[in-house]
Amino acid sequence: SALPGGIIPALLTPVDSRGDILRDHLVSLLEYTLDCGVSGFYVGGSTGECFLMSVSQRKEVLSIASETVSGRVPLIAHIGAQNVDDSFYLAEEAHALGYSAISAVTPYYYGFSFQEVFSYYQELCQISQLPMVMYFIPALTGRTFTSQEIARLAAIPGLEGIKFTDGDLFKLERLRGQLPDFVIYSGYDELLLPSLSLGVNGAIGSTYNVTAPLVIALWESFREGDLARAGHLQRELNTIIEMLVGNNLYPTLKDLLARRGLGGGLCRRPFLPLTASQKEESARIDTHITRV
Ligand code: NAY
Repeated sequence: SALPGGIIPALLTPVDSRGDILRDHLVSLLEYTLDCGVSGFYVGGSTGECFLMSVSQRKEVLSIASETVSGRVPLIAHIGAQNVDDSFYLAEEAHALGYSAISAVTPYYYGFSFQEVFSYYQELCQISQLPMVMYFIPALTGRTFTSQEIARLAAIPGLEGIKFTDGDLFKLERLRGQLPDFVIYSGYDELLLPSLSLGVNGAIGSTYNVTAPLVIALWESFREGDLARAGHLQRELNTIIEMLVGNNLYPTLKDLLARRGLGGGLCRRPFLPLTASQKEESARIDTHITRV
């Protein structure tokens, strides 16, 4: 498959207080994480706040990322939207901008039938020349699928991978066993090491925007068979993730970027800026990351 493996940040989208994209801050984040050695970027996903943005803003983010990265690593464009015409439009844009793959969240909110979800992916895969990564995040979509249903979706020509953001590692193992050529990305950063042991091809995560060197070290330790070191790094990362998730995740990740001189910006409403005490906690998280 042409899909990238390895550690792939789910790219944050820095915006100003009006919600407009801060191009320079986005470029700084891309350059910083590239220097850390990431294997690709997942652009415009949940972490990118896609569901809070207009289609033209989403296109702007896709375009800034592709211009900046300029072929140094593969890019995956998240193009999922409530309005299928928006998905089709963004899929075409992603292709025109040189993306390696597209990804779409499973249709949500209306409780669609399996057949409706199947048709959605089938149509998207038919119109797009790029491989599709289905984005499975049942905790946020409210819609889960069995491993048998996912296997039926995986048989759609062009649907080559899944971003598996679920804690059900039994399901992950069953999928891996059934579909040896299917590309599986770990989607919960806190479960990276157990997911690696079950044979995922890569990992896409929000916290990798600020912990790339540590998570790449975890990945390499696992590859070298140094499970003691990999386990140590996962525990250190999970302490950081626990603090991040307890402090309003995305605004805190951006605050951490600001502390490193990378800008970072704010999140779009209804996300609120960090309070004074959340900023203090963010400073503690920053110190913690530096000490690992
Ligand atoms: C996305 O599209 O940006 C992702 O889903 C990346 C996966 C993240 N999920 C969410 C909802 O943010 O990295 C995870 C997650 O933030 C992390 O594991 C902390 O729980």
